[in-house]
Amino acid sequence: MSDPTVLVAADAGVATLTINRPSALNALNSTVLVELDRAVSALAADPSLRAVVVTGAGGKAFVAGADIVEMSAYGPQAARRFASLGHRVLAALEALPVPVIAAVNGFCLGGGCELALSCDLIYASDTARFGQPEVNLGLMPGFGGTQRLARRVGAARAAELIYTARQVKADEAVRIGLVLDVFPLADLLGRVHEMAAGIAAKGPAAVRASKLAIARGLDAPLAVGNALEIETFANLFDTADAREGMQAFVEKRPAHFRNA
Ligand code: DAK
Repeated sequence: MSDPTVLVAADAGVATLTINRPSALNALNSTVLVELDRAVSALAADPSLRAVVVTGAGGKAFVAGADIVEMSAYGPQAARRFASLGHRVLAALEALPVPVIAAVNGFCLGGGCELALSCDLIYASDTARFGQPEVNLGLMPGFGGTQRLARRVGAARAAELIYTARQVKADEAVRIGLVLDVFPLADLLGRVHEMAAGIAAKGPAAVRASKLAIARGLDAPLAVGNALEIETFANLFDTADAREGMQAFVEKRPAHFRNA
């Protein structure tokens, strides 16, 4: 049997998804997308989930794009199916109810950049390279790049990156707001897992509600987003964890959240 193309590991509520095709720089073919879909569906149904880390196997790439060899055989119908599959999987990853963190450990191009953009937070190694190089192939981004990159870094910067296909190093990626922080490659996963463990120790319902309010609010007028915040804020007062969190503050002790 061939190796799984998506590895799933879990530790204390933090799941790590590793795209595992290092011989092709973790390029996303249909097999990877189907396996990723399955992994994300399983995570979505896990009430003990607190955070997710996404990374790439091998020392060289996060994901170097959609699989060009597979796409080279496509006509328009197969391309539409492939793009729809990619969009569905990345939307499911984005919609996970907990924070999803990309640990970008090398090339992060095309579909790889689109995968990272489906994550709430992006951290990178000092070796990372970002880009949407599809126009080099006579293509355009097909897994949401024209939409999510523009929302993350602004329409003009996204347009420049997509039109020119130029690669962006990690320090520039921070400057344009694509990446939050850069770490030496050897430290990246450790630092990201520390961050995920920190999030996992907070009130689970509060973190989930925060993610929901940010995500829904971004797609809505400000007044609608603010109304949603009032509702989600108020609902938290029904949880034992909010009682515990506030009581622990008053009693000057650490809070012990039970996801209740
Ligand atoms: N697809 C397939 N194989 C890939 C690949 C990719 N995207 N990227 C790398 N590989 C493979 C290489 O072919 C090579 O395989 P072997 O020759 O060893 O069998 C192996 O990975 C190692 O790569 P290199 O030998 O090229 O490594 P280098 O260090 O020399 O170069 C590189 C690294 C990342 C600069 C280079 O590999 C490269 O330029 N890769 C392609 C990057 C790229 O153009 N990415 C964007 C792909 S297009 C759509 C749906 C989706 C999309 C568009 C439309 N619709 C359905 C409408 C999305 C498109 C993309 O993502």
